[in-house]
Amino acid sequence: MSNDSTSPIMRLLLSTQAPRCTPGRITRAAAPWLVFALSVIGVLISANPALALSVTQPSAATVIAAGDDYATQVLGNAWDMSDAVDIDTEESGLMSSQVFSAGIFSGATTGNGASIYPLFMGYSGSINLSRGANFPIATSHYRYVTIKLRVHSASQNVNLYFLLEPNSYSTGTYGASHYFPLVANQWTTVTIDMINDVYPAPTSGIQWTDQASITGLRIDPANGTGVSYDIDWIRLTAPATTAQKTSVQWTDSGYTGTYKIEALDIGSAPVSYTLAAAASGTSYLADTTFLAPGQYQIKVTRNGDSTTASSATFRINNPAQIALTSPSVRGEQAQNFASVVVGNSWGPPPSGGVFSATDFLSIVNFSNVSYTNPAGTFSARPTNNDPNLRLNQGGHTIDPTLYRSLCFTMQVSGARNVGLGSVARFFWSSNGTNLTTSGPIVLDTGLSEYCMADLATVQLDNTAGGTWLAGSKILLRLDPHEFPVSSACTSTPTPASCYDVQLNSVVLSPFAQANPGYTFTWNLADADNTSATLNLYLDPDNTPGNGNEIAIGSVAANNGNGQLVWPGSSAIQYGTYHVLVVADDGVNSVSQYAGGVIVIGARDGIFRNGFEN
Ligand SMILES: [Ca+2]
Ligand SMILES: [Ca+2]
Ligand SMILES: [Ca+2]
Ligand SMILES: [Ca+2]
Repeated sequence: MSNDSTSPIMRLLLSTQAPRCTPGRITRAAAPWLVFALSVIGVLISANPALALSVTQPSAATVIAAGDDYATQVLGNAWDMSDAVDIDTEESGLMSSQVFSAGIFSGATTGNGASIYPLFMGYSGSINLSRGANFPIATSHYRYVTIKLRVHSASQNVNLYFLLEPNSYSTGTYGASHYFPLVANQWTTVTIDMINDVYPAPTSGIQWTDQASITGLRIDPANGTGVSYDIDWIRLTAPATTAQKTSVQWTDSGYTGTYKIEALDIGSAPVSYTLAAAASGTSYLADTTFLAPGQYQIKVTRNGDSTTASSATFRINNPAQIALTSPSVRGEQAQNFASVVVGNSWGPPPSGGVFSATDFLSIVNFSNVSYTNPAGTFSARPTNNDPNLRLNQGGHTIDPTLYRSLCFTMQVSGARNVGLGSVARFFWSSNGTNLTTSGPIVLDTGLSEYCMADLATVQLDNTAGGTWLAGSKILLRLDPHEFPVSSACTSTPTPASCYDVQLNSVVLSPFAQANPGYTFTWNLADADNTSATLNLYLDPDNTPGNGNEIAIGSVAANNGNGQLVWPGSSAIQYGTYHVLVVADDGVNSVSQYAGGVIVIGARDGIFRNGFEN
């Protein structure tokens, strides 16, 4: 098409880039003369424009840092649909056939308005253990929701909602995005800008940055009924800095128009993502931060004549996924009240005990009590809507300043119904007469563990028996649920129709303590690196990087479970700290806090630095 392609410069480029075009069976030793021969052939057939366009960057050696993604960085678990926690399926609306398989979440709509929650905001008026409540999204930082999905019906759209808090539907404190059209049976990657792609009022009661943080994110993957769909991943990313962008470079000749730049996801669900519709010149600084980690190529296409070329396959890095397992939301379970003070744990963990009749001071409004169904658990059938269990404290009172973290593992049979009775509560008393009532704890389906990191801060529905820290507790009671006895249970009693209860354990524990040392434990997972550098810090607050973190250790850790045996340090002021771990795989850095705090020094805080000796 042009004489330019026969210029000396172009011949040089062709000769230096020819290896990318050579078939794989050509050996390295044979390559030099073949490269030369191919370059000559390239010159001879220069009328073919396809040989003139070549993408030189990214190269096969390129590893691009993943963009700053909320789920990766804040939740510590990317919405890659590789684990069940990625979608809170129990909260989905009008949805059937929900399943996670091989990194894909699938479902089918059963009505218009069918929805899923990557981040659920919890229930109004409850002790809110939802991830949304625990990990609110900072709206000034995160902005773009990108979804890779496929629907199996024609004429569908995807849209999303963001919610300020649990009662946002009734108070109108939510926002709605525009609808994005989908093509049937094709993977598509849709990016929704939470600032520019959200409806104004009155459709949206709030805009994205009206509130400092939001706690719910809902996606409606299709708007028809009976539509099946698949989701590969969801991301919520911050705007890219210049340094976070990816340099795309190509060579061309005989063409002066613009180019389309695409990222080709070449994994098991291939799809292209447009990075630029009309780039000019021979380079472009592309924003790949929207894209999930994995294998990609960059495709460059002349808008003028559709000539196209693709880069070598390169990688967007998988950031490390790090979770501290000690300390944790559970507190120091090895030191739990029942085991240490009563001498008889309330259920199996962590000391190998079992539930038996001696673990309860009273069992009220239950029939069919058993400790063998399965063995070592408490199981029973409620006889009204107020079944309750008073734990046997062995005549001892509970020191509430020491015992702060409470977990229980329980299952209620039958269909979950939050409005009708799928809530548990705790009661306590300092005098044995007046009871304090906790807020409701919303129950999940199946055997689940529920943990409150600090009883001193949980929501209470009344405080007649005192707040947690107000005096020793002579009574602790668990009410497993509040379902009334159904007519089905009366006529045809089954575990499901009668909402039978199975309780595996109740564990009341102190905070973790370093006196003077502590063994920190974690689980590390990185899909494309075998190890990462971990730095551990004590932090008086839970804001990473604000300058008050105290470094206590740095280790090279392999994937899997690991630990740091910390001897303690006399330089650290006694007190209660959050524990921060920063995992760096050499490309991305991820910061995560432990789910529970650690006490440094004596728990009573009597001995302060400078006074203890
Ligand atoms: Ca995940
Ligand atoms: Ca996936
Ligand atoms: Ca990695
Ligand atoms: Ca801090």
